[in-house]
Order: sequence, then C-alpha cells, then structure tokens
Amino acid sequence: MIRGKFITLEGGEGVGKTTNLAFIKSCLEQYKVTVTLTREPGGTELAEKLRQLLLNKDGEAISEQAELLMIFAARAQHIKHVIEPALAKGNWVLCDRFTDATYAYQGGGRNINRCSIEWLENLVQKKLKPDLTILLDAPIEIGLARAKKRANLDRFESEKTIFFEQVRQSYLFQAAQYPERIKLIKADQPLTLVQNELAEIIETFF
Ligand code: T5A
Repeated sequence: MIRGKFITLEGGEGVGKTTNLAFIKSCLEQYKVTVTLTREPGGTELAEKLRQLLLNKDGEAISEQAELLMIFAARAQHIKHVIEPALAKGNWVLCDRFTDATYAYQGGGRNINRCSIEWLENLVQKKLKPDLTILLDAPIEIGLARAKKRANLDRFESEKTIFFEQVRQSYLFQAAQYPERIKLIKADQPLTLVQNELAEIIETFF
C-alpha cells in the first residue's frame, strides 16, 4: 500500500479555511485519491473535548503552558487514531490547521519559545510532517471582520489586535522558512481567485 500524503491548511482568523476545505477536497478527488478531512485541535473524541476547553472563554484562565500542552495532547490523539491510520491505508489527509498554527499562535501570539514547541513536536509527531501546507494570508482586520459576523467569538477570537498581528507575522516567518512546503495565497481577494490559486497549487503538487 502506498502511503497517502498529508496536506494542511493554515491561516489566521476568518481567512477562509473552512470555506475552502471542501473545494480543496474536490480538487484532490479529481485525481482519484480518497481524502480524509479533519481538523485541529480536534479530530477524535478526546481531542474534540480538548478543543471545547481551549475555545471556551468562560471559567478558569488557561495558562500559556497549559494551552500548549492541551494542543499537543489533542494532536497526539489525532495522529495516533486518525492521521497515521489514514495515511497508512493510502488515504490523503486534509487537515484544517496543524503544527504551523502552534508556532503562530503559541509561539508568536503567546511568546512561547520555539525550542519548547520543537521539543513537543518531535515527541508527539516523530517524523510526521505535512507534505504540503497552504497558508491563506490576509490583513488581520479583514479576517477579523469576517469572523466577527458570527454571533459568538471564542477565546482566541477575543484576543487583542497585537496578538493577531504576531500570529500573522509568525505564519509569514514559517512560510519564509519552508518555501518548498508552504504555499502562500492572498486571502483578501475574491473567493473565485483564491480558489483558482488553490487549484493550481494542487495541480502542481500532483
Ligand atoms: N489554535 C489551533 C492554536 O492556538 N494552536 C494550534 O496549534 C491550533 C491547531 C481553532 C482555534 O485554535 C487555535 C487557533 C484558532 O483560533 P478554528 O475554528 O480552526 O479555531 O479557526 P478559526 O480561524 O477560528 O476559523 P474561522 O472559521 O474563524 O476562520 P476560517 O475557517 O479561516 O474562515 P471561514 O472559512 O469560516 O470564513 C469566514 C467568513 O469569510 C467568508 C466566509 O464566507 C465566511 O463568512 N469568506 C470570504 N469572503 C470574501 N472573500 C473571500 N475570499 C472569503 N473567504 C471566506
């Protein structure tokens, strides 16, 4: 059995990840691959419970370190029960956010040093890395304005502007570090143009 490929979709709040996931899945399916669609934090029963705790803005304040560990705890479950089994049976895994989000949100946004994240990444992921990452990037005011159209803002969406600026800069830093893997799309264009670029990236990848 040929191992599947692992594709991740990244970006700040409201850049259009959820909107474009189904489109990317349909692009992949044109090449006759079976796609497992999943997300982080989440993807398993326990990881989804951790997601709820992470996004809930009421109750006890979550420390930066606890947040980081909860994210990697969820990721460990997700890899063991969903991502690795799917890849092993030849499925392609399309994941809404993965460890680049941790470098952006916990590293950039919360100022946790890169070495700590790298250490947990090695512990939890071993050799697993995305084969392709698509980063949707837009000025934060555009993404936040889109996200704010929804009724309730979660714990991350309720952060201050500086937090989102640091998240965005960290994502751009990741993209500059790994230009072969991370493909950047300007997400403040009309959706049809974003999707034209997505289709081109998928075609080139194949
Ligand atoms: N997190 C996650 C961490 O801190 N560390 C980690 O390691 C991980 C994995 C998860 C939260 O967890 C944090 C980061 C996150 O805050 P989430 O639900 O995955 O949350 O992420 P969100 O960014 O909150 O998801 P959103 O739904 O807000 O953003 P999306 O999915 O990027 O945006 P989407 O598709 O819902 O679009 C928002 C609106 O914009 C419109 C859509 O129609 C929609 O109304 N839109 C466009 N409008 C015009 N032009 C375009 N090109 C458009 N594209 C979309």
